[in-house]
Amino acid sequence: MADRAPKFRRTARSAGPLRFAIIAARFNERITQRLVAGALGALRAARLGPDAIEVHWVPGSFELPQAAGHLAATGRFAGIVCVGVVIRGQTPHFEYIAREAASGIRQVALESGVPATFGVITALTEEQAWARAGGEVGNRGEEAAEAALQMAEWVRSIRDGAAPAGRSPGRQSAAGERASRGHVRLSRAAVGPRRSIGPRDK
Ligand code: DLZ
Repeated sequence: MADRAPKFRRTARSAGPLRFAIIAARFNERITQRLVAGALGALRAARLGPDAIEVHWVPGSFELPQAAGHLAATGRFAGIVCVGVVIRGQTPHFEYIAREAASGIRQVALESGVPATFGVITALTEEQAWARAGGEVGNRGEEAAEAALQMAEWVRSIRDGAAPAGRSPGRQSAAGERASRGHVRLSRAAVGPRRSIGPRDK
């Protein structure tokens, strides 16, 4: 079986006051619901309460980047998880939508500085899509939420100056490790009501 992204390592302070958004595309909604459930499961496992998670629905995967851009601009979120299901049809729509969703979400993440992760299934058949929505090939929503948690934690650590620049997310320095354990005072960026990640922080 192919490698999976590593699980988010929970610590006493991990993900405490961070807020996350899940954006879900209604197209192929029954499958997308499973991705939302997977993403919610990962965020709750990181001890995020109901007040720390918002779920937003958009018509289709094409709209995910636009919604992500709006949510990122609010500065209220430490991470944004985008989920959707694109299944190949009879038209070139499949490729346009999948490509635009992927590049648009990446663009939002790069321009806003808010981690926005890609939990969009691109499948040739509905069966393949179900397999990636909690079936035998995993749950892309859960994986995207795990990635958002890791990136948010990493962004927080570098904003604290706790991890040297160039460290890759998921591989913590000794300083980053200490920050996660609470030995280094965490900045308020993205963690509390007074200030959060967003374009205003640039
Ligand atoms: C139109 C369309 C088609 C054909 N297929 C999908 C799909 O497989 N998955 C998906 O999430 N959305 C699809 N859409 C809708 C588009 O994403 C978008 O909502 C519309 O083109 C309106 O902009």
